[in-house]
Amino acid sequence: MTAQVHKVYLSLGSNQGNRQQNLNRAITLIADRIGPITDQSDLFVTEPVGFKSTHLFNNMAIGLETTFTAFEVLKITQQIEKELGRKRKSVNGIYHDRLIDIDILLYDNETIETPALTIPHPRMKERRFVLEPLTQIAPELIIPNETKTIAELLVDIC
Ligand code: PH2
Ligand code: MG
Ligand code: MG
Repeated sequence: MTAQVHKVYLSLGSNQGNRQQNLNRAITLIADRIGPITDQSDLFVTEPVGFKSTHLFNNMAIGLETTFTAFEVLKITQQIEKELGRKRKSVNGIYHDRLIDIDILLYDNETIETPALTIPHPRMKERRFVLEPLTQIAPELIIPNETKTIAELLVDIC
């Protein structure tokens, strides 16, 4: 029996240190440990949203294929964040500068609501730094419990 292949979309962000190197390292480790990257957006330089910092972000979105479950993907991405030097996590919407943030946006057409993991990512629809890169690689995608495409959601917030 062959394992089932799942499609995952991730959002990557860094606003500390060598931002591009942090994203490149993350992408290499993700491809090595989670599965082959099928889509990769351009890099977007964005202002911090939701907290004050003088450090701009590099943001990207990637699509990949994996045989892991969503929870396994979460565990691996958290381990990669740690290895790349991430010290603290955001708690209760209080954000800090970070070397690397890897967020799971979508996992197939699944909806997951647990304290550890919510999919689709609960704030993706209101975040231009997520929707703009994602529109480059998956404009026609419709996320669970939505009627609009990613490209249409982006137009809504612009
Ligand atoms: N991530 C956040 C909060 N604010 N702002 C930008 N521009 N890019 C991010 O990736 C980002 C943010 C929480 O993870
Ligand atoms: Mg995040
Ligand atoms: Mg995160």
